[in-house]
Amino acid sequence: MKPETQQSPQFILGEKASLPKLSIKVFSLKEYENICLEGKSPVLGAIIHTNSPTIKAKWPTVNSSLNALTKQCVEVIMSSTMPIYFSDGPIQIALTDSLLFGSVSEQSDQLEKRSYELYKQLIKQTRQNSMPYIYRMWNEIPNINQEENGVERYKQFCFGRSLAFADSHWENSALPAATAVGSTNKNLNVYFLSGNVYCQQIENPDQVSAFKYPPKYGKRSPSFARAQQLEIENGNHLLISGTASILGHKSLHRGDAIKQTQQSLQNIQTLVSKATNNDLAFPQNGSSLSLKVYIRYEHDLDLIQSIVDQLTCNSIPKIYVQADICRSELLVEIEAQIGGST
Ligand code: 3EB
Repeated sequence: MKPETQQSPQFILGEKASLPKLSIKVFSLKEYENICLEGKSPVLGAIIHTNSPTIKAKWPTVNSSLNALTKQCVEVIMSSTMPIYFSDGPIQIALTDSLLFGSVSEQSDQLEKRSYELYKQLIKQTRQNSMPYIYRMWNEIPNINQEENGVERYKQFCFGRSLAFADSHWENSALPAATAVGSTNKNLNVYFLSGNVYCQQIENPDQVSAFKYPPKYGKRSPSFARAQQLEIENGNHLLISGTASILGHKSLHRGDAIKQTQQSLQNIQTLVSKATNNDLAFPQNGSSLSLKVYIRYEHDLDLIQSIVDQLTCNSIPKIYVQADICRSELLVEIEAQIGGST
């Protein structure tokens, strides 16, 4: 199934430069509605972090259960060519000649079994559409820290996910970057990005790889890489997983939102340095860096925001959302995307 290729590039919101094949941008609800109305942008998908009603779009749209804490409340994943849109059962899909974005929202009872089946289906879908390299997965898991039948729900999710990768003959060295956070909604939301170019896993030398965590974090370890680096037309990309205040495999700075934020950003910096050493020239001024910050308690917003502003460039797009983090002692988790340089 090949989409038609676009002859002339589309321009968004007056942008003049040619579009990168992949970019993740953040918007206010009003800006997002303008994109929907204009209808010409090559949108792969949108993640809506507000309960306010909005225009129904033709692309995969995630009604996130995590509410934004600032005005920027919609993430839009863009490409440079117009995707085709279709669905396969519960999975909504956008497909271009090099990327696939998919989203699904499912009930979350029997979480281990559901996660297993969902992941098996997603992997199958990416392979069927010849977009087998999964770059990035986002998981919003209802009541992530709650125990059910003696097992924490995050661990149930990890078990099902890990089994699905294993049954799909997936190597640990090819696991995608990811985020798994908690919500108070009832549905499990999963959205993901895959493509047809090879990507390279980047691990943080200061952290044990999540897929090698000892069994105390769950019978099967979390299936994700710290970052994925990929090179697609018009630029290099570094997609950094949800990053928390963890060194080795241990959580640091219990109860201290400031230090946890500093440590998370330090871990992100380490990954960026490692990728840069791998010979990818990342833009130095940070213009194409964007951050997504997950905050457990809304009352920590000001504090966390001030540290993030202090340690990163002002002009960087950032979105702050409320979420439970997968370890109950963690107060903040930060993910980052860099790239799209021309
Ligand atoms: C950690 O580093 C914190 O299970 O997909 C971060 C990113 C975390 C992704 C996942 C979990 C996941 O272990 C938690």
